[in-house]
Amino acid sequence: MTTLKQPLPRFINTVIFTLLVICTLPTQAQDVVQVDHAWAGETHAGQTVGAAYMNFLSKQDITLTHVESDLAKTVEIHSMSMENNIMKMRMLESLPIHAGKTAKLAPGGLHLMLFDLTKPLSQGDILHLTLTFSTKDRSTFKQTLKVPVKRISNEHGDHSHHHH
Ligand SMILES: [Cu+2]
Repeated sequence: MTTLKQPLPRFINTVIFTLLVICTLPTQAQDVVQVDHAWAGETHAGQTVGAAYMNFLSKQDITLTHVESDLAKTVEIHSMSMENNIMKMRMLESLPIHAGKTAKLAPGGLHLMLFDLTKPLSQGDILHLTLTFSTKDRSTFKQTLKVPVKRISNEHGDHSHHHH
């Protein structure tokens, strides 16, 4: 550390002030959370629900609190688990994402459930999702994703077999 014997020149003050402003700007999503392997499952004609999956990796503890889509009226965060040999889906109010730990949304587990699709999802379509996250200090930020629609391999996650 160097000790300053004279008062800081004016321009230094300006620089410091500017840095402080930059540091207190709203959190930028891309700096905090990385989203990859995002995809949504193809739906059959007449099917009004779909599901989307992705991986989250965050630098800090955050919570996914809200999701919106251009092709679905509502989007819910769901968990899926086996209970007495029956697959059960549960709506989560929010999804905690822990720092440095990949949170995986995948067929058969956590997923984003798309309700009242405005059109069937076909392979090659792009679905837009806007995710809202909150941080520990209760600030929020949004991230918009372009999610490609892919054909579901039939083993897992065909939501046409699930009932709500
Ligand atoms: Cu679901």
